[in-house]
Amino acid sequence: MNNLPKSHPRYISLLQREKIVEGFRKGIVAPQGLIAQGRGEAFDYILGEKTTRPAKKAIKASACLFLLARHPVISVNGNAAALIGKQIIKLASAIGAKIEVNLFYRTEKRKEKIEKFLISLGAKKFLAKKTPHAIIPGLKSERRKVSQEGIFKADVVFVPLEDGDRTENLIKMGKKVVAVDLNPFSRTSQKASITVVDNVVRAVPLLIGLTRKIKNENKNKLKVSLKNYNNKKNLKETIAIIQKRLIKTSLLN
Ligand code: PTJ
Repeated sequence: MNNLPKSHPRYISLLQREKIVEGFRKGIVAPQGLIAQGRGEAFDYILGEKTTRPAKKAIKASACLFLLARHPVISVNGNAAALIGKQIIKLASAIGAKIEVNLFYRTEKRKEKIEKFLISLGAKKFLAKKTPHAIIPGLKSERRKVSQEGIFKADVVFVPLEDGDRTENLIKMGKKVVAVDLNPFSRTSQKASITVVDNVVRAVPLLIGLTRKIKNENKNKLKVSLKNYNNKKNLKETIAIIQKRLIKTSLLN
């Protein structure tokens, strides 16, 4: 949509929709990714399309965890590449992470397209090398195929926006998982070590900014911040915000 007026009250949301549609046309986003976007939009609407206080707390804890990690890896799917391709590279640079394309609706062709797209944005030196496949134990979906030197070896995995079949298995492998998911009820949200309930287009730039800001802080200080963070409590706070907003809005009528 070339003539998207900036004054449109839903401009930012419509812009994201256009990025997903464009990604679909380029063969980066799976058809099912269009549905995922709609689901995200619905939750974002309920949350007021703002980064909530609990989301900010989760972003701070994530920044600490990434800076303490030895082998952080950012897992990228079609939607994440289309929405925040450039930011993923900036984040990889800020935290010294590898980037690995990992798809639920996996085809080699789409995986290659996403990698080429990320390289065109400058990702080359961060992309996980094409090492032999390792398998995430217990996982049946195509997401089980990961790079030996990437997700398999990672101590912290970042999953911006995905379906819920993998987080639990990564945790069982002893890894920490940071998820960004607008749906606080999803399996990913419930199982992740840190859940940022926010739109990836808002959360990831905030995460990059904060990581750069605290990068040189004392490691013990980062550990203390991380220890004080409670994901279950934070999710409950988010759900309470949703409840409040729904009650307030229904009272208007
Ligand atoms: O590219 P692939 O093959 O790996 O497939 C990617 C999708 C997203 C299609 C796949 O992982 C999938 O089907 O995911 P789901 O089950 O639709 O879950 C996606 C989750 O992300 C849902 O909980 C949505 O609410 C949430 N979501 C969607 N858009 C955003 C989002 N969360 C944060 N920011 C968004 N922009």
